[in-house]
Amino acid sequence: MPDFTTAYFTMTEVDALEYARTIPHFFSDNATLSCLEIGDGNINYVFRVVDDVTKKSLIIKQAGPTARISDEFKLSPDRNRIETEILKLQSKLAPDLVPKVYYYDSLMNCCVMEDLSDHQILRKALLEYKTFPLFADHITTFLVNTLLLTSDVVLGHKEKKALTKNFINPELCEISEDLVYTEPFYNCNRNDLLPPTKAFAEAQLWSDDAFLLETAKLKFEFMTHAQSLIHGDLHTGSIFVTSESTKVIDPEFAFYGPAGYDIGNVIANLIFAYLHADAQIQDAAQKDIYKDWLTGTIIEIIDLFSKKFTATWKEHVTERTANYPGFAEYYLASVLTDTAAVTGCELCRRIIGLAHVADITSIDNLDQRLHAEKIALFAGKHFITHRTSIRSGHDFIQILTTAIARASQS
Ligand code: SR1
Ligand code: MG
Repeated sequence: MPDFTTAYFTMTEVDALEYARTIPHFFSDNATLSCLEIGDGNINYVFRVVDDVTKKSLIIKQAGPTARISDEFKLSPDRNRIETEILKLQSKLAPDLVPKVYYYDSLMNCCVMEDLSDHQILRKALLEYKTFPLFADHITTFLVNTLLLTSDVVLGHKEKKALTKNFINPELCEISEDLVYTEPFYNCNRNDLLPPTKAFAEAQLWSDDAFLLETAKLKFEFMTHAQSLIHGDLHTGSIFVTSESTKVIDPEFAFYGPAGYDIGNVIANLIFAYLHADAQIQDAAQKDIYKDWLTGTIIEIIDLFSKKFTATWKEHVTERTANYPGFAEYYLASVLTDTAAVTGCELCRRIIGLAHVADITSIDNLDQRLHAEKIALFAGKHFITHRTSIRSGHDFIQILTTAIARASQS
């Protein structure tokens, strides 16, 4: 049995299997276990351990000293503590919408949690053209509860500042500052883009000083606006689904930042699913039905978020000045502005930057992929530059529709 109590080391599948036996009150002493490393994200190692007889199972997520995608990213394993603590907090704010945490080990930097193998990662499900009629309702409850209930309008300000301190996350924030807000907007050597898309980015984005100024404002908004305890990486690869259930996972990028960051990530990644369906589905009727479901879901998420936000505000606000007439509307409008801006940044960075999405990279036909990338960049720029006038779900779809028309003409 390896020594898990003296010094940290990155585990193999064999180590993780033995480690699972040390989790108190989970597997029986003589259980026959098997273990597989199933992580497909950019950063950590994820082991699934199963009792071969009872089928009882758990997940061990271990943080290594560097990101899995590249040793260039040296990352504090403190992200594993942050993930554990925010999952516990989110399970109180948004019950049933996050996995249960069983155990945390600050020496081995492991979080042991509920196995969600009966669910599917939303990005993969969308690439198989599955629909989830309850998703908009579930994700808006998660967004409103985790974002509004951790903000200064609800929490005591000292309690909120203590949380801000506890969730300081400089290294993971630096990844987003670089990969989302900086590198996509110049000819950075870490970018990874196809030559025609590079030419398009040069002509449409990198040479437009007025646009670049807006991206700089947004970067500083991300770095300085400690509004809500955000998930920080809420793309469709961070969400598990079934037809009845939604579970938000992987909150290791969490910190106090702009609430719109999480909502914008959800919307942009649904747009990527739309672009994938548009390029890949052959049957015209099936394509239309699936795209309609995606646009309907985007509209429902924005409009239901606003509705639930307003209701939750009325029920939970404690800050005296937040009750002044007009303040709730002002606050919600600023969250929607940030949502639009982040939708734009995410659309740009997943096309231009280091970290891509399978929705786009798996488009078989190169011309169709380039067309989808153009749509994402046209829409991304529009979301950023027109962010203050984007308020409804319909507004979001209007921008996508305009970008599709522009890409077809160019
Ligand atoms: C180095 S990490 C690259 C990306 O993967 C994560 O999921 C975040 O989205 C990050 O930007
Ligand atoms: Mg992740």
